[in-house]
Amino acid sequence: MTTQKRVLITSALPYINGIKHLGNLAGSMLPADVYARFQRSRGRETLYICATDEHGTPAELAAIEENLPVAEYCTKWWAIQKKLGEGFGLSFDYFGRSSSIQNRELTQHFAKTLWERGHIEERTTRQVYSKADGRFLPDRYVIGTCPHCGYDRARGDQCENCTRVLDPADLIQPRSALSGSTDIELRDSKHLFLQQAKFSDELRKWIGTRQEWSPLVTSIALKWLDEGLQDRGITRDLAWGVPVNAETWGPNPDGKRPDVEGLKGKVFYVWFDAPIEYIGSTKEWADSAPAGTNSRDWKSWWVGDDAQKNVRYVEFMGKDNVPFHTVGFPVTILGSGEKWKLVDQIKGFNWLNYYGGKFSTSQKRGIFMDAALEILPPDFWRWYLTANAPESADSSFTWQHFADTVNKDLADVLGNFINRTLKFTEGKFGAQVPEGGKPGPKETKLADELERRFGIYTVFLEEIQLRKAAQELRAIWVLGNEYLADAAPWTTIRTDKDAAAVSVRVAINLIRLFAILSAPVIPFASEAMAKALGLDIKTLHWPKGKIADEMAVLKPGHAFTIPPVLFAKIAPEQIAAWEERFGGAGP
Ligand code: B3M
Ligand code: ZN
Repeated sequence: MTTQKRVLITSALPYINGIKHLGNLAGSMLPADVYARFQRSRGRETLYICATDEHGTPAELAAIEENLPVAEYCTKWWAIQKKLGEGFGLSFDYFGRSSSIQNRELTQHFAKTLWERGHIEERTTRQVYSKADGRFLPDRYVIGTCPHCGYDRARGDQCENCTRVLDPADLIQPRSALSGSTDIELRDSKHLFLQQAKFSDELRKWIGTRQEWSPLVTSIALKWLDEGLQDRGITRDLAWGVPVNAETWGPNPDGKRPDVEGLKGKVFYVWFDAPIEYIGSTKEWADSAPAGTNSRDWKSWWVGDDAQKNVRYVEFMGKDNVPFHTVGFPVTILGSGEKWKLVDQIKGFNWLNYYGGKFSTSQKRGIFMDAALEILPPDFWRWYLTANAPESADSSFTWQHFADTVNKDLADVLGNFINRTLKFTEGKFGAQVPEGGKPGPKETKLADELERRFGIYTVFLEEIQLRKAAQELRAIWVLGNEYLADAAPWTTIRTDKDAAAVSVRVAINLIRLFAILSAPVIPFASEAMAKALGLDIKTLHWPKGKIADEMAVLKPGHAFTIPPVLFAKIAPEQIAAWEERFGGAGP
């Protein structure tokens, strides 16, 4: 893991349909961002790619609801999601769109290649057709009872309750999501199927080599294989999506040509083109390079021997997305026979719950990214959601727990340390690092403890163990407070000004160090901390040498300013008001 590979990071692509809730953020985009910031700080060449997932029934249904043409709907919501991402400090190198021309071309390329290599099969299938709506009802256009767990609001593509992937025709008591009509029949329609089943052994072997995957990810992946891989329908009777380009395909290895007529007007299934958009968005990034620069070589990240050898590819996602990334997308890549990069590490997440229930976009339950930013600074959320990341189990949000966490960790521990260090120094020595005295045993002890915790913290971040990393970071902040309490410069100043000078000199240097170490998680506060010390956080990097040296970077005479309050405490009245506004205790 100490390799110097380039790091490619993708977060599951948020669906275009509306603002994402904190559960979405906590289980994909935010942890990916923490990891990307950490890797950049370590000096590794890093590319963090995301995009909106714009095809499929969720987009069409949401556009209908807003009374907008679907393309317009997507443009509008892409811009909103991009802006909210910036508000949370998500440092995407590129935030693309799965409806881009780049993704269309790549998706069509993969489909053609898979067909010509004999991994796509044509089948006449029975599709759900609604007479009331006068159309086929793929995926989420049908709602009904899950045949596996009995959940009565399962969607045609996947059961939200048991996460099983479904076919609309599997649903018991199906009804149209458009009209609610139950006047539904099955009709014949030509479709393409990706022959996943024959890749079972190859996938199992590959998954066997992925030692670093968590039990959560591996068990979901293996469950699919153990249950027997199904070939997946990769086309839909929809107008919005990547058009099936069968007219450009050559014969498959049996000499068979696709039924161009029968496939006319169909599009690829959203789960076929969405993962390809990881590559598509990288190409969008390259294509959008300012004129005259050619430093954005998208292929070097994704395909060929160099990418295979020198790129470490890490994906972040919620557990419901895991099967598509351990089976679906890998089959697309393996089946192409081309040297595309397979994922190295998959970081999967459980659910973040809201008062024991689920956050839900459709039921507008919980806290959404826009409202979160409206009431509090992004770092409050970033800290809480990292420290309570739903890693080994689901975790549950409550306003009280949230307020207790940020009040204690951010305001009492970190904020307080910064504040009293700088205020005391300013009062007694003026607004600069004071001179005088020599570090002694207290400082050596602090350096040793910091060195040890810094090492552990770095390993946790490298392993993407976010809760543990956050705990360690907090412990590092606590060391600062303990040191101050022990050195007690407010007492020593009366008898030994040099001793007090040493203490605050070290403490001010700790603020610099804390800014660097905290930046992956709370980048805004880190920037403000650095700024107070007259430093630019962008020029500060993860320590490479001894921590003791980091404790003496800012020399006597180095000026500082007192930053504005970094973390205002959340008051009980605010908790009560938010519980009221967002729906607290009750379901
Ligand atoms: N849009 C599902 C989701 O937001 C889906 C992820 C696609 S990743 C290629 O949960
Ligand atoms: Zn179910």
